[in-house]
Amino acid sequence: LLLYDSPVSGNCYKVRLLLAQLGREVERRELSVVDRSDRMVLGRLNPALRIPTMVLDDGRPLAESNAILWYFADGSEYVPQDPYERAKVLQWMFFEQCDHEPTIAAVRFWVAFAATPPPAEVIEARRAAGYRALDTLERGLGRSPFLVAGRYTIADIALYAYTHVAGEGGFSLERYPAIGEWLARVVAQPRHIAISD
Ligand SMILES: N[C@@H](CCC(=O)N[C@@H](CS)C(=O)NCC(=O)O)C(=O)O
Repeated sequence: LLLYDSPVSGNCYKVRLLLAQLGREVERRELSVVDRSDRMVLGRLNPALRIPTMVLDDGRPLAESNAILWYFADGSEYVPQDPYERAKVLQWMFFEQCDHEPTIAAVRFWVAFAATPPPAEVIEARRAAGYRALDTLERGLGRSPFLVAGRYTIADIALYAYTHVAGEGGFSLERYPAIGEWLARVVAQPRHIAISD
């Protein structure tokens, strides 16, 4: 397996975390998230020219972090068998891509990495939307230990990736007790790795 990767990207981290938990080895090839001049290396692999992009052992490419999670996790303990629970996993993964990643990851990128971030009012508006996504996550966790079926799935991996580094974008998680406890439960899972590993 070959992963076009970045050590700071939460989307890439999702893939590395799952593969570590599945005990799968992966070769990592690092691309910059700031300087896009090396992106054409992805030309025939991912039409979006984005990372993560995975090349399977038979040479077929696969992109979109959550599609990669599904591909590797389906059939494992990290994706339920029950049709309703499988759809609930997808519910949270679509929420992650529509509401959570475009706000929390974008603000973190602008604050911590971007060479030319947008004006402060643009960042603040996006941060407000990020807090609405965190409100949703807090309500969704409620009293259950994990997002779906009471156990750790790729829905938790998808949402954990940018939630646990939200502070780098200036988000405070203090008023989210359920999220705080859930983050600790995710870290306690077997074979967990950090984004910096
Ligand atoms: N929806 C995609 C988003 C991928 C994405 O935004 N990747 C970023 C790094 S986290 C990237 O490649 N940014 C540079 C660019 O868009 O050129 C996924 O989940 O994989």
